[in-house]
Amino acid sequence: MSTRRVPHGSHWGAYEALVEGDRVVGVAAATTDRDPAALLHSVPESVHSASRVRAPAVRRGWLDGRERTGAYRRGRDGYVEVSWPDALDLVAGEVRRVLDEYGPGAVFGGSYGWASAGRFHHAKTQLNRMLALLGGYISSVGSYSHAAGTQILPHVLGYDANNGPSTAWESLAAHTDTWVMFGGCPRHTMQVEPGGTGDHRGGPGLDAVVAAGTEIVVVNPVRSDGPTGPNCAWWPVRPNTDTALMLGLTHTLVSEGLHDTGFLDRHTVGWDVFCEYLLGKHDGVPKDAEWAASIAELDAGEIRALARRMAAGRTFVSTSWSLQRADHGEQPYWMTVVLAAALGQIGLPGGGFGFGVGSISGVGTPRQPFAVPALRKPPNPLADHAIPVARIADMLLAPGAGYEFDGRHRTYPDVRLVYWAGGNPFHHHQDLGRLSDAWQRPETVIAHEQYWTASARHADIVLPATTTLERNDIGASSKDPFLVAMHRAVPPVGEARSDHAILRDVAARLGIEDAFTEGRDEEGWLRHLWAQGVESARAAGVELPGFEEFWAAGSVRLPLPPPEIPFAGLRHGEPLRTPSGRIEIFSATVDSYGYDECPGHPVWLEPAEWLGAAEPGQLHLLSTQPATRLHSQLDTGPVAAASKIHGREACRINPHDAATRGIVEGSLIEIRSARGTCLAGARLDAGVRPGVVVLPTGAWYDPDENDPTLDRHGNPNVLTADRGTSRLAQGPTADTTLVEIRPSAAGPPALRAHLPPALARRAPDRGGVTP
Ligand SMILES: Nc1nc2c(c(=O)[nH]1)N[C@H]1C(S)=C(S)[C@@H](COP(=O)(O)OP(=O)(O)OC[C@H]3O[C@@H](n4cnc5c(=O)[nH]c(N)nc54)[C@H](O)[C@@H]3O)O[C@H]1N2
Ligand SMILES: Nc1nc2c(c(=O)[nH]1)N[C@H]1C(S)=C(S)[C@@H](COP(=O)(O)OP(=O)(O)OC[C@H]3O[C@@H](n4cnc5c(=O)[nH]c(N)nc54)[C@H](O)[C@@H]3O)O[C@H]1N2
Ligand SMILES: [Mo]
Repeated sequence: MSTRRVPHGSHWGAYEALVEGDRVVGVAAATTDRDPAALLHSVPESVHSASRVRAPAVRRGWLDGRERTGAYRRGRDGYVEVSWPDALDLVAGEVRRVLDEYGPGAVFGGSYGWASAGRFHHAKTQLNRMLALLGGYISSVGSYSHAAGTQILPHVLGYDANNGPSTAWESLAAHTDTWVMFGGCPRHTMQVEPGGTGDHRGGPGLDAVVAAGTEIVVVNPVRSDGPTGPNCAWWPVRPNTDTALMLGLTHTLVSEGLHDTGFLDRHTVGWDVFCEYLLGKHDGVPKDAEWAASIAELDAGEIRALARRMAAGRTFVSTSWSLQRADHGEQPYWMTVVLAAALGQIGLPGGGFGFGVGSISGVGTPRQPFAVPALRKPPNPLADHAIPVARIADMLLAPGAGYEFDGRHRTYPDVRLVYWAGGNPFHHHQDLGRLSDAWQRPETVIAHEQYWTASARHADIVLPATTTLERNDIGASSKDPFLVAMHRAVPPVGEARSDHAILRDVAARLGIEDAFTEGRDEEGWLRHLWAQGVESARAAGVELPGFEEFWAAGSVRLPLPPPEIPFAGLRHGEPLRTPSGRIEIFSATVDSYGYDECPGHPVWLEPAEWLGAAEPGQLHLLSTQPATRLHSQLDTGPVAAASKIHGREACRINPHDAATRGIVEGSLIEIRSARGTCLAGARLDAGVRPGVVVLPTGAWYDPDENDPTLDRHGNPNVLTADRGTSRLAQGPTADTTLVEIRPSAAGPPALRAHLPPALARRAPDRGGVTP
């Protein structure tokens, strides 16, 4: 059989799908990609996986009078396959009923998640679009990636510097003498970019910085997540204590007169107030190197020496997104800015600070000066009612309850219908046992999914969605020089339909089809979005080819804009969009909120759980991003499978901690926290700091039938706490988790995470099922 090569793209990079007949049999990385992602090898399995949802399915208890107790509990129940017309009638009927009875404020359409790379068939955007046209929906603000950063940085810098100009790899290689990486710079996290990439620039960019001889300090409890080499040092910091370390470094600068008073005077406010805290004027505790060393368990002499070195040359301070995914996550972010301000190099090439360098592919690449082609959504009339993204279980458990968010008092809406497309809350949320309880509350849960994920298995109506290889789309990221023509490679698997096609048919039943489609089909939309991109590019002086030429070529390479130097304008007198126009080391606004856990300037606060206050035997769990997947995506594939132990996610543990627990390489282990328990396999690693264990996210939640707090597969989110960073940001705090570990007494129990649930054969077409 002849093999076709079909140009395509994904969050983990552009590639050609190798297709024989109706099957994807292989992949070839884009020839433009200097550092292709290993994840590509899981693509063929992902299309034809036994875990695909093949037909619309309705939860049995929902059909039997909307039962959700006992065997009918969401997450435990079986499903009945139904015809598309019946499924669509049920969905449209529920949406209409809830809108009529309770209004749009009872519909949760936040639908957080990464979905897939194409810019037209973006599931969440498609869903939000339809719900906005119906009068609105409850959405969410912020991200699991950097919610705390997104909320604190506008107070400090006037905008969310997680997204915006970033210091280019080239600047770092050319100018930076010392780079202190809080959270390291993992190569595998740079394999991913929302919308994809035609050339992974992070790995080669980092190599060039190391080769240039930059002195690098990797501050990370984990050795492997930063570069190695003669000019690279590893500082195995205690988790969640980086703020104390940054304070200690700043204290040395001040006590030795190495801070840049000129920069602080001209470009910041509040340094004096902060200094009173730093020097211990009121609490009698100077935040000096010894103090920092005792909290972070590092060496005070080395802290002082590093501070001197940082002041002696061009220094870049990077802080990964992970640092703020922790209790009081606002503080390490704010303190990063203060440390860099004290050094006075903000706005100079290769100096200052950066967030998320290494967290994702695009940081370090200059942004395109135009809006890349992408489906936009109409404004949501209920935007003001959005919840902080990680407060979803609180919202479902306590409708009407009050809460604080960034200085405002708010009330949780009374949600009756949850509609999700393109995300996996039973992957991404913390304390899944609690989420499972919260998920029993709404009257109806609708999900579009490609696979029988845990979230699909907790829905009442599950509609099978196509993967990108079953539809045409445009792949694009504003931080990438490529636009990718994602050609359809194979026909839909089973009865899957695109999210757009599903929602078009729901919209038709609700009388808004024309508003939803604007009279366009898939090809019409792609041409329309491309034309918008051409226009936007032209206005910025960039010439894009016509759609036909783009589509036939498979991708377009654009010139990269010149490297960005964040905050260069500040040095030239351009004010920031903060109340003072300057960097706010003290924020009167934040101070006015009166939050002890997020006061008016950065402070060290003990996290709710950390090694400094652990019981004997407790370990600090870091649930990092998986090298073998994108979150829960591709978990069924061969790359993830090869890294597992007894089919369980591998948990990295220091050999000393393993030995004292009777654990050897490959042991099946039980990890327990105050929230729940999961099984995992042990992988011994001397590059993990003693007292710390690493269990990446994304092994599909596989709960015990009778206990949702017990997972058999190695999903860290049964262990993590569902606690906001502070009242300011309410961000997720997955990396603040203490656990206990022991060898598992029993043999490995059967796994059913990747198996479809009990599925009854299709019910006869009832021409409009009434449950
Ligand atoms: N403990 C812990 N938890 C974490 C994190 C952590 O560090 N520690 N990290 C957090 C972070 S940063 C993030 S961003 C989240 C990620 O959380 P999510 O974005 O929810 O994770 P994904 O696995 O990418 O989920 C996407 C889902 O969409 C489905 N999907 C893909 N394409 C389509 C499509 O076209 N249509 C439809 N209908 N469905 C589609 C996939 O099958 C998958 O189930 O996780 C968070 N959770
Ligand atoms: N392959 C792959 N890449 C991905 C993703 C994926 O799922 N798979 N997800 C993408 C997404 S959505 C996001 S948001 C980004 C997230 O990017 P990050 O948040 O940067 O990724 P993490 O793996 O959570 O953590 C990065 C590093 O921080 C360290 N760390 C954790 N806690 C602490 C601490 O308290 N102090 C210090 N100093 N270090 C600490 C960890 O050991 C780890 O090495 O990754 C993206 N990239
Ligand atoms: Mo993320």
